[in-house]
Amino acid sequence: PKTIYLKDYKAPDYWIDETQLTFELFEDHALVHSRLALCLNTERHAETALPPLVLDGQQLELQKVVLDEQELVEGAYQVDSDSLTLQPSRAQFELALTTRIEPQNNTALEGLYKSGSMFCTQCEAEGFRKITYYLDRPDVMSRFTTTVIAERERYPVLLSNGNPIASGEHEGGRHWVSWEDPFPKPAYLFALVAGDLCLLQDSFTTMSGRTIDLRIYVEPENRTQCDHAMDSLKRSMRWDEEVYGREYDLDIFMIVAVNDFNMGAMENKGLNIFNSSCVLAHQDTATDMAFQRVEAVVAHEYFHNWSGNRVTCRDWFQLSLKEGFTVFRDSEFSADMNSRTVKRIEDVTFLRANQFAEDAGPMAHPVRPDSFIEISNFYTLTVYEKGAEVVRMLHTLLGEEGFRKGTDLYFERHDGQAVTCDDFIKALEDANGADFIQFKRWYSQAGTPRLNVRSEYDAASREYRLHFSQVCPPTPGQPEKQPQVIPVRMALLDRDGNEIPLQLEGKALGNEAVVSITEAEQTLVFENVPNCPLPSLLRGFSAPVKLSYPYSRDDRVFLAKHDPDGFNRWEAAQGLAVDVLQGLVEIHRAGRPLNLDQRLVEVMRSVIADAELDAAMVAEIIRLPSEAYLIELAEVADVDAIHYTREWLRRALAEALRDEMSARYQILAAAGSGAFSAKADAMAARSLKNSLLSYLMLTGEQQVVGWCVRQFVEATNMTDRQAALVALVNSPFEQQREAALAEFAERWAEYPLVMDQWFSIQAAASQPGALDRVRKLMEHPLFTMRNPNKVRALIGAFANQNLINFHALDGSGYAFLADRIIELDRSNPQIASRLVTPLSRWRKFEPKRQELMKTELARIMAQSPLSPDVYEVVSKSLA
Ligand code: B3K
Ligand code: ZN
Repeated sequence: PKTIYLKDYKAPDYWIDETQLTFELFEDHALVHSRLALCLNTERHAETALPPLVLDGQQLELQKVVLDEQELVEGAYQVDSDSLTLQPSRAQFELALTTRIEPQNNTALEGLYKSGSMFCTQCEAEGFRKITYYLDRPDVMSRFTTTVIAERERYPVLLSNGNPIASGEHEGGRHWVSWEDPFPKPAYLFALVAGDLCLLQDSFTTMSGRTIDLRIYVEPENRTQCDHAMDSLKRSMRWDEEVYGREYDLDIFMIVAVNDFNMGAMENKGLNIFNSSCVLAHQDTATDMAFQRVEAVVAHEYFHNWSGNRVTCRDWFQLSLKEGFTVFRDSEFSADMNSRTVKRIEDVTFLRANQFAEDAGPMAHPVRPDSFIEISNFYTLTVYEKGAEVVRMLHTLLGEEGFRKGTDLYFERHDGQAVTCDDFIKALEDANGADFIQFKRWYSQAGTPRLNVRSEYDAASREYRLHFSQVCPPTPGQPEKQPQVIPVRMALLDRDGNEIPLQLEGKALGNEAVVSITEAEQTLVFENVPNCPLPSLLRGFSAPVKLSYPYSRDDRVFLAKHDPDGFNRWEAAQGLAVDVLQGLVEIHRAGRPLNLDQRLVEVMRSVIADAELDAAMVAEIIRLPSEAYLIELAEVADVDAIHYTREWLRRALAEALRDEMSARYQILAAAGSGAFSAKADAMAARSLKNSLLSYLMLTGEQQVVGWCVRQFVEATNMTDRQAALVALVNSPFEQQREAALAEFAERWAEYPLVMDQWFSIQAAASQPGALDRVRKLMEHPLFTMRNPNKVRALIGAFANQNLINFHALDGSGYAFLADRIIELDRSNPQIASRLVTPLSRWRKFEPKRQELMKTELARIMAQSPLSPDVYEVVSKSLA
């Protein structure tokens, strides 16, 4: 497989102005007829020296080539496994092609494929080349007209991008519909759907008064689970108008839910295709978490209409241009719809446990990568989540208004273009007279910077100094790093927890300020500070760095109680828990008995008793840092010690706070037994109640088991039912556990998404013997390796969430995962490649586990054939 470099980017030799497609869909194949109006890129070539036209294409059977109405004979063009090459004789010409493909046998779920009985597409990043020969690159933007022809009976609904313009009947029970998309777009945004679908319809009036027809298409049994997605869509449309001034542009906006989908959803112009897990939500079948995910993904894909579609990427190295920006947009939307602080806590928790690990591993890459073998491998936490943090920092530095001026200019200047991350930065700079030259290192340097801070107080001069130093560890291909711009939102607190007005080098900054750290070493001198303060640093996680300041446990307790900033109160409590756990791991490793730090108990006690505090915040504060995060923080992670001490601490906290926890649980359980509500406060109450239940179950008291079983049986919604099931499955009460699992499976057998939860809860349960259970579940009639959601639910949950069993010292977890990767690579390389991640992190563990993991990586590497997807991740992991 060959490596592609950003530095080799060249504009295309030809453009495609018009693309007319006709699809004839049959039960064992499809015919794709395309008619392309091409013209020379005169900025690159003179009309007197026409270069050959090289179209991308894979796994296609080419049936016909017609150049300017002349059919070409074999020999007049060349075909190999990746391309079709021919020599044009004019600068402007028309090319008509017919290809034959077999969507029914497309198990990679890229290009045109079948999900159940329906046809659908997934073209990003390079899937269109599996449909027909084309210039399959995002800087080639074309106007598409698409006609779909299929049997009416099986496929009454025929969809593509844009607006429907004509339809009709053919002989033999076939019918056709034509769609026209007036906006030029790259091929990766093309979509087609054909199926027997039912429709939820609504409308939206835009800010300029246009009425948009909104449609959600699902399989008939899911018709009642679309209201939340529709509501989220309308709120997204309004939000994008209000916050970014962006109005929707077509007359119709469609969402289609499909069961077999490699990722969450896809922003195809006017025809978003979704994994059904990101559309369907009803309280009987979906948890609150699922509701929030649907809201976020619907918003994300909708927002792409501007950040991605109207303004798209010049090449795939620029992926974060649309993804980082759009993730930032959807997270701000969710923050506005729900609790801002809680949303930030969730995002930061996710980033630190997962993206930081990526940044520290063999696949570490910059937000704008310099090279790749397979672009599908670069839809990463770095490009998405870290990319969003980079945009968030720009927002922090420019402020709300300045940022909006910048995005206005960006959309205006680049509407209809395929551009780069530099173009985005340039628009923000130009609109604000700002200079982001140094800031751009966030796009080119990989790795998570460490920001170390020390302080010094001089009572005589009333000066308080903060010494900052930053260093970014080496990553593959980048041994040395330059200092980056690190915006630090901060305040100084006095002994009562009040903010001290900040005076920095003679300037009054107010009670809270954003200071930019730009040097490797930098000192800030605050003046007129009456007493030695406690700093509240990096509020709201204003930069994606690893901050370290020598807080004592008492300092953290103080901040957890008194910091006026909600995020940093949580951060202080979390920091305390991390410190306690790291201490316990050391004690455990030394073979000494564990002891409970009462300060942590007190922090938790005070929030559990605090009826004023948002219940969702309480739930976040009492949640201990995850095993994954503790592994990430460790130099060499001792999985057994981390698992053992974390479980020990959970139980010790449950015992110490038994009375407070059960009192609050009972109040919440009683209050929540009425009618279901999906409002934020009701969700928050459920979240806290269920987190308390999971603690209380650790006391092993019969009474609590009774509560848990009752909650499982009487729950009025899936959130409560599932939480009770999780608690039972992770408990030693075998009889109740097995009864609940059996009852659940029987009741929800017809609901694939609910059964995904059932698989995943069992795969993640940490008792011994988990791997055997997973193996047995693979035999379950509802399990299939062909459905990505099922693979994620069972195999993914085992490898990513059941760390103690996955890392079993006999290597059985590693061998099992490697077998699944090898098996999946034959049918779906993208999904196979994703599963390599846990093995790629071998450097984190002690020598014995390292050896076992490397052995499995080597075994995968020795397979032939191996997809470029898996090859890239495995070879880089072993390098
Ligand atoms: N843009 C798609 C991701 C496509 C992944 C292709 N392997 C979803 C999204 O980010 O909105
Ligand atoms: Zn996206």
